[in-house]
Amino acid sequence: MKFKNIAFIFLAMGFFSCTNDSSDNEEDIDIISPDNPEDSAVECTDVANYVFNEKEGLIRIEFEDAIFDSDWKLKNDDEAASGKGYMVWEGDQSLGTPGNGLATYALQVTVPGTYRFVWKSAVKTGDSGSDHNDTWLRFDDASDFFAQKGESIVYPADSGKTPIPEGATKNGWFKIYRSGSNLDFKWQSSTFDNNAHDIFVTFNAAGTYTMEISARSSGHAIDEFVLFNDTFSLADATSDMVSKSVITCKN
Ligand SMILES: [Ca+2]
Repeated sequence: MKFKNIAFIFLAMGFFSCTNDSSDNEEDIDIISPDNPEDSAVECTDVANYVFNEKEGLIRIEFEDAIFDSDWKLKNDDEAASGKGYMVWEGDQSLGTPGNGLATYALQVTVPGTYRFVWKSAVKTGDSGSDHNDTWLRFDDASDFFAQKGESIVYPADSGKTPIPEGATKNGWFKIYRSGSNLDFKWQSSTFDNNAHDIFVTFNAAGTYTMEISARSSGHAIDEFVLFNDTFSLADATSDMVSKSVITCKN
């Protein structure tokens, strides 16, 4: 990574020196600082056109780096949240109907395969860890989207595949919840009521895929998420030392 960045900087400096010698363009180059792993290289200025680039089997993204319905609020009042803060749904609950308060993320995948999905979320309404603790998730154009616990594999309702989990699921969406009595931000994502299954998505080929989230419970706060293949552990993928994915622009 470090050597590639250095090579990129020299290439970019050479490019700018040839095309524009009247100003200092070095400031245009975003560099991932090893001293601040929260820095990501953002090479796109329009959030609506963001593409998040998988690298070596890992994607890590701040939830707030997307276009949101006005009932999703960006808040920065919790030191446990990274980036610019976290998103929390303050509109009506949408417990049975996914698709409200839709936000999307374009994912550029170069390493095909199966990735586990985990987000860092918190409960910001009430004092129960089992309420206000979920949001809808869908990967509609992926090769497969499923949840697994041991030998048990389930699929979202209306995907054409069975079985489906107990609890809310509809139109290819899973209800993704966090559990436990603690309300603070933590890395955990499950579906299937009272029988927590982990979440996976498979991309059979390199390409750009769309991840969607939509509002379910009010007061559920989402900070960031990771997708990682089996070369990573959950601890590795969610380490504070992992840089956010490089952001480029849609063509
Ligand atoms: Ca965040």
